[in-house]
Amino acid sequence: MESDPGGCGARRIAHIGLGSNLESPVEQVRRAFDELDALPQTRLRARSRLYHSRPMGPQDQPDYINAVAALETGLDPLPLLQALQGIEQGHHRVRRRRWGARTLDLDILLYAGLVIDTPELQVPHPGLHQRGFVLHPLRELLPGDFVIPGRGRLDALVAALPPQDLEPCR
Ligand code: A4P
Ligand code: MG
Repeated sequence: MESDPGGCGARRIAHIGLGSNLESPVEQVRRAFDELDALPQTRLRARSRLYHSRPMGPQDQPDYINAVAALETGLDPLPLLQALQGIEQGHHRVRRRRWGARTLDLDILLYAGLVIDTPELQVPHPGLHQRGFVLHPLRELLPGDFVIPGRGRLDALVAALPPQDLEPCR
């Protein structure tokens, strides 16, 4: 039997989208990377650059900082979602309206090639394939020929994006 010194069981790669547009967004996102790395049975394996993006949805809100993290995790999808919501709460996230301003939003973009369609969790994330602020940072972490389940190749999705107000911060 293979040894499992950490007692962590099977580890899988999950990609997480980070977004913030309130209360020092760059700091919110940087802190969130550290908090993702500190989750149980989880390691931060890669992080994209931070991107500055115009808001999708209501325009009467500040611009966003967006990024993507690659995690190696022993948490199953729902426990991972709950852990992400715990981090959001630690950033004093208040849910006011759909697509409204937030201190921190953590979305599961991809989870180990799985397709999940339940009321609590949809993976791949439903908006992923149309969002420049997700696809550009994701492309930093995955090869162009990576196939998003049900959506096609990552490089084709990036090429199909309309020109957008999106800039790497550093
Ligand atoms: N949920 C289902 N699937 C997932 C998933 N894959 N990852 C459920 C995370 N959550 C998932 O989410 C509502 C519910 O979605 C959760 O309870 C969970 O069970 P929420 O975070 O409370 O609400 P939300 O984020 O306001 O809604 P939504 O539709 O998820 O919004 P998005 O898609 O996250 O978009 N503009 C820019 N430039 N950058 C942004 O990051 N973000 C948004 C929010 C709007 N405009 C933006 C950005
Ligand atoms: Mg969300």
